[in-house]
Amino acid sequence: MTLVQWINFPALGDERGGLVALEGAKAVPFDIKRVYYIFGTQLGVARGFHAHKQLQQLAVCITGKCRMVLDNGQNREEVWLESPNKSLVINKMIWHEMHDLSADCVLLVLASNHYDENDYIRDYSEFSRAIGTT
Ligand code: T46
Repeated sequence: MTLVQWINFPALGDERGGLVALEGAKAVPFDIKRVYYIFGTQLGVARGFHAHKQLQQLAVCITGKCRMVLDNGQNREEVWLESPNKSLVINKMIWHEMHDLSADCVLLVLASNHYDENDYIRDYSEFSRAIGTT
């Protein structure tokens, strides 16, 4: 099974321009407890490099683009985020990395829980052990 799962957001735009509305437990398959966005990333800088123990997330590039790497400990896949209507599912226990963020990239993330550093696994060996691949 592919690691890459998209959720398309309903496009409510009209001749005036685009509009996307996100409602928890509707277009988004969980109750949204937190929203954050990443912008102004220095060129050549990669981010992420962790997995979450429980957190579910959806990531959408509302402007610009970036390349997301997803890794379940056995397979590694990568995909470009470059549409404001299309969000990438980041499930729990998926190692993820963001690369090649364009200068105008604004990466919006919807999260199923509040920020909790204890939910992060930031060491790849620890991730492999937790997922049972080493
Ligand atoms: C993720 C990817 C897609 C907070 O205090 N609250 C928050 O809600 C977030 C997201 C971060 N922080 C603090 C934690 C660090 O001291 O902000 C600092 C930078 O976070 P981090 O280095 O984890 O950022 P990224 O871009 O590597 O990862 C972020 C999210 O943290 C992470 O959950 O899945 O984006």
